[in-house]
This record gives sequence, structure tokens and C-alpha cells, in this order.
Amino acid sequence: MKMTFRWYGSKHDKVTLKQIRQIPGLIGVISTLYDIPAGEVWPVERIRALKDEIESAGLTLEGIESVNVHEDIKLGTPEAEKYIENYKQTLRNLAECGVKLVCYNFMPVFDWTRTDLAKILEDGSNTLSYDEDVIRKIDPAKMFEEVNNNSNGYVLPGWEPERLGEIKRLLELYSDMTEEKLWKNLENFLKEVIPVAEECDIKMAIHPDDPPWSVFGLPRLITSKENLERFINLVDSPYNGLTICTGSLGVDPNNNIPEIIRYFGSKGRIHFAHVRNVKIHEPRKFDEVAHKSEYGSLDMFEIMKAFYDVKFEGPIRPDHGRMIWDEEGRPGYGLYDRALGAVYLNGLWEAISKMDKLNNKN
Ligand code: DNO
Ligand code: MN
Repeated sequence: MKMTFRWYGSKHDKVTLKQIRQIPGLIGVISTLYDIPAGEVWPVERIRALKDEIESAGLTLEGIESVNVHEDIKLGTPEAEKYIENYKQTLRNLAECGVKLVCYNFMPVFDWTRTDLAKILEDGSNTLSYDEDVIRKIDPAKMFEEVNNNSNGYVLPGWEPERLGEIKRLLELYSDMTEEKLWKNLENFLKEVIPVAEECDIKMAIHPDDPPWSVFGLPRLITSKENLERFINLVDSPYNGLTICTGSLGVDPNNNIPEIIRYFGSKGRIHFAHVRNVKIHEPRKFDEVAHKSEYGSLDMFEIMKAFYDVKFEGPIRPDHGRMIWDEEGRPGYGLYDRALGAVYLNGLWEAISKMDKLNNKN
């Protein structure tokens, strides 16, 4: 396991590489070219500059999150072909710079969705929260306003105010989309892209849908063990793999995360992991909480033990954190709570591996 941190790049992230470098036990970052719109080819020079910047700070670029998939690919329009070709070229360019891992998602219109970006917790910190009642009552445009008004000037990915008009248009385009059609479009994408990933030696790692159920009537696919299995079989290649995001899959209590890790990990299909805790209050009502097991509904020891037992060697990152110690910034992506998370997860890992060595001696 390699402990990493998500970094949005110096123009888009208040957290600096220097700060990240000082988190104990971190070896690298997961980054992106945040300003390049989905569907465009990433220029080699830009990728190289990103990598150089990270390496001069004493860190490594362990992977890209995300190379976003253009909506036309998910919609399966005639334009899809062009965007798939661009995606392949981006992979080739990334490979030229030595990148070995790409995380992406296949969620229509929105990326991860929350109904409150700064819910106050008992200890006075604030966090990302989701309440299905809010989703049911409100149309997406209205929700944009409410959620974005309470987010310190940041917005959820995919929820940018300038996208409002586009979102209405997109929702219309998706009006006759079914799960089966979306599976078909995902399969088409993978059949084109995975052979290129193989040539380039880039592991592709799809991020689960977050939350793992349909939101605003849009179909969602990457939601359960059964669907993960269907996904890896669409193209049966080790390059067609998964990001296990414990907090995304874990808000559905039917998803047994340690079991999912053991199952897909032993098949060699987990390439990347986001490890965070969530507290499920009621079905489809949850808060993101501190990493330590006792704060949430997930057993972080069992999760890390499962990664250890399947000999997971890829990058892990703490995913989101709460806003603590008066920090302000991009919701979920402050420095402090994510750093605490990384250190806690490293602590669990050290204990698990030393216990294992002790037991093997006896
Ligand atoms: C949610 C987060 C997301 C995720 C992207 C991947 O759990 O990790 O920002 O990184 O959806 O494409
Ligand atoms: Mn995640």
C-alpha cells in the first residue's frame, strides 16, 4: 500500500505540496489537470510540468484523478467516437510521462452528490452530508442554489453555476436513458479504451457512483458487488479495474466493504482506494465523519485488514475530510482532517502488518 493525498494543482488547491510533504507516511499525490474540460486531449507538456512540480517537492505523482469522461460518451451520441479518440490520446500522453494509474467515473451529469456541504457536527467541525428527503423535494436547479450558497465559495464538482443551463439541457438528453443503455455505452467506451490502456501500461480504475443509487432519476451503475462484477467482466483485462471508495459504496449497508475488497482484490482488479468513514443515520441519510471506526458505520480496521490480506500494493488516499480547526476551503478537501485520516490509516496498517509478522513467528 502506498499512502497518498489528492492534490488539485497549485492554481486550484489551497493545500500546498510543501504541506503535503510534511504529513508523516505520505509518499505521493494523486493529481489532475483541473482546468482541462472533459473531452479534450491533455497536452504532454502540461502533464510533464505537473509531474516535475510534484517531484521537485519531494513527492511522486502516483496517479491521475480524474480523466473525466465526456457526457457524449455516456449518452452514446454520434460525437462519442471523437471524444473516445481524444481519451485514448490523453492516455498515450500520460504514458509518455510515466503515469500508471487513471481514476475516472461514469456517473451521468453529476459527480458525487451531497445536499449539505458544511453540516455542523457535534464537535463543532463541519462536513459533507446527504439527505434523500432534500433530493426528493427539490429539482436539481434549486438544489444547486441552496447547496452552493452554503459552501464557502466552492461548489460540488459538476455543479458549477455556469453549468446550470447546460445541466437542464443534459437532464433532458438523459430523459430516455436506461440502466441497460448506459451499460452499453460504458461497454463501448471500455472496448475502445482498455486495449490502449494495456499498450500504455496504465491501470484504469473506475470510481463507484456516489451515492450508489439513482439521483434525480439518472441511472447509476457502479453501486454494488454484483454490478462491480458485471463491470470487470465487460472487458476481462487486468487493466480494467476498480477504485474502491469505502465511503461511496459504504453508504449502502448491503455493501460489505471488507468482503468486496477481498473478492476483487484477490482477482487483482483493485488499483486504487479511497478510504473514509461515513455515518448512516437512516437509509439514504448520511454524514461523512472522522476516519476512526467509532465515529461512523464502517469498520476501518476490517477494511485495512482486507487490503493487507489481499496484498494491496496500489495507492490509498484518505478521500474526504471534515473541516476542522477553523480551516476553510474546498469542502471535503482541507488539509487537517485528511492528514489525520492518512496518519490513522497508516497506524492501522503498521499494527496489522506487525501483528501478522508476530503471528507468523509463533
Ligand atoms: C468521491 C470523490 C470523487 C471522486 C471522483 C472520481 O468520493 O472521491 O471526487 O474522486 O468522482 O472520478
Ligand atoms: Mn471517493
